[in-house]
Amino acid sequence: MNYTEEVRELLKKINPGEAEYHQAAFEFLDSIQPVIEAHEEEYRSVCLLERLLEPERSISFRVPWVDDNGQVRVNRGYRIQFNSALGPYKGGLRFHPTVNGNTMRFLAFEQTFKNALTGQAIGGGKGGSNFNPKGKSEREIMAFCQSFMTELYKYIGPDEDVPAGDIGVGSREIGYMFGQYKRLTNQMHGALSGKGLASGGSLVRTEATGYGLLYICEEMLKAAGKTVEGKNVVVSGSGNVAIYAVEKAEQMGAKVLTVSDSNGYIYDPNGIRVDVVKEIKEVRRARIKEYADMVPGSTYVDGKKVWEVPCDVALPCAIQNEMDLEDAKTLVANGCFAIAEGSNMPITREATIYLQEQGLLFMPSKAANAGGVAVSALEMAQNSARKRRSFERVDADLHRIMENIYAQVALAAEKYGHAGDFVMGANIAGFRRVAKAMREQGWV
Ligand code: NDP
Ligand code: 2IT
Repeated sequence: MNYTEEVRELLKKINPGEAEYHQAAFEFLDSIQPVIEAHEEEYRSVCLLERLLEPERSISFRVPWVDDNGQVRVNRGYRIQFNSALGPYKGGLRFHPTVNGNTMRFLAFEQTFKNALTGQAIGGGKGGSNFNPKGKSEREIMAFCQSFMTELYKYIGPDEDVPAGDIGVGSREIGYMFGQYKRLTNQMHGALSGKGLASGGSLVRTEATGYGLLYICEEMLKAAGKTVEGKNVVVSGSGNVAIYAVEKAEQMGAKVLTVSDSNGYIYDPNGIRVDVVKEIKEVRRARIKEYADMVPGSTYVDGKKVWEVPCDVALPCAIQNEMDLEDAKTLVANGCFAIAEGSNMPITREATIYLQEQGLLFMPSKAANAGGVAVSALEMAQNSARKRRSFERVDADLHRIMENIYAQVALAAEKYGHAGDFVMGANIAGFRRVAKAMREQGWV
């Protein structure tokens, strides 16, 4: 058995049944095989991969809170501090009923290499809870966030671990958690990112993931002699990432045909009206089907996924494994030629392989959605320096970071003889940066 095969067997043994973590880790191990081959004995002798695949620390805790009926409820909270070779742990918090140790580990693992690709001094982490924010009152959300932070605050700080948002956690939840953090620690510093502007947040953080996705998508298309302008684009989801992906795609001259939520999707042949989506999701926190009542000519399709709508470019922006092989075949049959992943690991492994074999331009999530965490790191820097940067300046930095990520990913793929394979390029480029720091820091 070669070294990556040995490590794969070990991972299955010590993390049994963790399908998503296996999916993320096995793709990574497949991708970095050429680098490992060149250094096999050296890496094996210091257990580099075994250390890389074992989180530095996994915290799980009880989150008790009281609902509006006076009933005590209990959820489980998590923070996985995966790797601090490059800087303080950094990554979002997800509040969603599907959250468990396996999803947290896969997300924290992916985050480690994504953060490395940004070129900033941030390690990888992720956290969250199986709490379901849907249908909860404002008071219940605040009560939950305060209880969650009452335990989490012991493990975070601006030089230690800096959480941010993810599914079910936006600036409202970050605000409540930040308020409780300050109350418990008496510290007003950047222990969380994605804060509101009045609380020390950064301009462009709200837009960053979606805008960054389009900046790197444009780079990928440009290298193939194409542009986003004039293309038909299909977007899934209607949350933070999806909304600002739609906004930037339209600013770039594309037509976005869809948005969705977990109930169904909207098809708008005239182009999605992002102001209407913002009103439904950011202001009223309602379901996406209401769009069809508000915008003449659009239709709501219940219980289906957006991938059945013919398009040139597909941007998954909802959740992991939201596209399977059948969906991928439909997309290709309908003429789609490019995909950039806004959500983390949105496409199953077999569908990813199929799409790459079909020759699609394919930018994986750890490169494509790194704009959010990149601007989080800019927020950390602004907080430390007690400075604020203008929208234009942060947006220009984001643009430059995404161009750099594209260049690194394309170069790494080419260097190892797989030009155009951005999955391999992203894994190799991220791995090399983390591995270098880990080797410098000894057997820790
Ligand atoms: P939000 O909570 O703002 O939005 C999530 C969206 O996805 C909602 O519209 C939700 O609909 C939809 N969704 C969830 N599950 C499904 C499903 N099974 N099928 C269809 N739609 C679904 O989260 P974000 O926009 O912040 O995050 C989206 C993705 O992007 C996640 O994978 C996240 O990890 C990733 N990401 C986020 C970053 C950020 O800065 N926020 C940065 C990088 C990546 P519903 O309301 O029905 O649940
Ligand atoms: O998946 C992600 O990169 C995020 N949810 C953003 C993390 C962050 O720290 O801004």
